[in-house]
Formats: sequence, C-alpha cells, structure tokens
Amino acid sequence: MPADVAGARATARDDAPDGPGEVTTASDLAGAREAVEEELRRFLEEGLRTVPPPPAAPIRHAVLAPGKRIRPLLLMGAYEAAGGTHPAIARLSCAVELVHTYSLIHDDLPAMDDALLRRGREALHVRFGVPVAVLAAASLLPLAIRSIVEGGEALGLPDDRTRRLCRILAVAAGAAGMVGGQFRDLRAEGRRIDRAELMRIHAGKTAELMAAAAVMGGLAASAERPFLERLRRFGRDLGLAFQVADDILDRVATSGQMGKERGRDAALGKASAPAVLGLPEARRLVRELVGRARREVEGRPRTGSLLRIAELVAARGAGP
Ligand code: GRG
Repeated sequence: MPADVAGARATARDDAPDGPGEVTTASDLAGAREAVEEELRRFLEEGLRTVPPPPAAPIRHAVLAPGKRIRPLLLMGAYEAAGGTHPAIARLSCAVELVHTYSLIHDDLPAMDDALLRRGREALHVRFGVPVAVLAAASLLPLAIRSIVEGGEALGLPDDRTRRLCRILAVAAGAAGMVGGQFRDLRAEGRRIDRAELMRIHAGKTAELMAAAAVMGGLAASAERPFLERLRRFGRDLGLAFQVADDILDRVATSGQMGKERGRDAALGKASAPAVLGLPEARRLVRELVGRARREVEGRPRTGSLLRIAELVAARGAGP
C-alpha cells in the first residue's frame, strides 16, 4: 500500500467513532427507527436460534451495527403514505436492510473497495477474515426472502402479493439493479465518464433498491398503480440524491462523521459526483433530485415520514 494511502487509512481508523457513524435520523423518525432495530434483533434471534456461533456472530455483528436504516424507513414511510397501519410492516422492512447489509460487506472486501471501516467499526472481513465475511453476506439473502414471506404472512397479504414483493426485491438487487450498478462502477474505475453514465451507475448501485423499498411499502398497503409509480419515482430520485450526497461526504467529511473511511473514491479512482460534476454542481444536483422526489408525494395525506426522510437526504448533501 502506498505510504500516503497507508497514512490516510491510519487516520481513518484514528478518528473512527465508538458508537454510530453518521447520526442523521430526525427525532420524529426515531420511533420508526427503533421499530426497525427491534425487529432486526428479533428476526435474527429467531432466524439464528439453531445456527452455531461461528456463522451467527459475524451475521449479528454486521446486521446490528449502527446503520442509518434509511431503506427500511423508506419502506415503512411508503406503507404509511399508502394507508397501511399494521406494525408487522417492520418485519417486511428487514428485507431491504438485509440486502443492503450484504452489499456493504461485499463492497468492503479487498477484491472490491478494500475498505477497513464500516458503520464506525472494523469492516466485517477485517474483524472475521474474508471467507467468513463472504459467507455471512451470502446468508443475508435467504434471510431477506424469509423476512418477506414472514412479513407477508403477519400482514395477512395474499400469496400473489408476497410473490410480487419477492420479485421486486430480486430485480432491484440483481444484475439489472444493484449488482449491475456495481459492475458499471468497477468498470469506470480510473476512466473518465460523463454525467449520464454516472447517473446509470448511481441508479443501479443505490437508487433501484431505494425505489424497490418505496414500492414494496406501497404494495404491502394495497396502493393502486398510479401511487406505486409515484412511490417508485420518489424512491429512485431520493436514492440518486443519497448516492450523490454520499460521494460529496466521501470528499468533504471526516471518517468519524461517516463511520467509514473518507477519500476511498479518490484513492480508487472512482467515478464520483464531485469528480465528474464538481462539488458545487454535485450539491445543486442533490437539491434538484430531492425537490423532484418531494413533489411526487407533497400535499398528500400521511406523507410526513417520507418528507422527513427527504429532508435528511437534503441535509446530507448540504455537507457537514
Ligand atoms: C459482489 C455479487 C456481489 C454483489 C455485491 C457490492 C455490491 C454488490 C453492490 C454495492 C452497492 C453499494 C455498496 C452501494 C453503495 C450504496 C451506499 C450509499 C451505501 C451506504 O449506505 P448507507 O449510508 O449505509 O445507508 P448505512 O451504514 O447507514 O446503512
């Protein structure tokens, strides 16, 4: 590892926080966030009851680490906006967090971003070794499917709805969505790309899963197609804004503020929004995308949680 990278990486470790990484949850989303945390704990307790300690410990470590839980919050916010009221929606919401957590574990591996720090703690492979991290991540995908099936049962959803929920998540997480975005991202390393390709990368690796979260919440509450379309556009634009804001933070925040190493995009020659567009334009783009997302749901009943999530994303883009 070059000396400057080694130095930066040592700094990243030194200013790592002990507790949660970035704390961005507005107080009035705190109740929903606590419901997600509690459900993740309960779900893992049930799901890992018969699993011996070696695989169970890293799985718990990764999932219960202090993340922002924005994807399950989005799913629950969309459910509320579509008129849903059943608390079992928290079980369904675990699915998007589990898929997201698997992607973070793989993203941090030496063969990908080779990151040392995640959610204010050592990355999973640093703590448990690469083979264990790969297996722990792989175990989260079947758990995600289980949380959809069990969430669907607890919500009393008909089987064909549960099948649709599985399909939406599978498409968003796969080669047409998150994994495809990661492929594009890897291919762009060290190359000059334009704004359109940057948006395709960000849509794939981040926005499709957020759009899926919003649509899944709406579908669980039996929303009609036009509102599902609004939710999809809301989640997608918010996801794009979230990734652009993440790129901005990688450039301007400290590792302590982010809970992960800063400067990895530049170190890896990644296609990031500040690199392709410049910092001022990247910040303007976050505002534009969040504004567009807001307009999809503004003025409708029960959209307070969705609008507060949009505020959090806008605040991230405005920088530390
Ligand atoms: C290797 C088969 C295979 C699949 C992996 C690695 C991968 C697919 C996809 C990467 C997708 C990825 C990691 C996108 C980054 C999205 C992003 C902004 C992550 C950070 O999300 P936060 O800030 O994190 O919500 P917390 O920790 O708060 O949950």
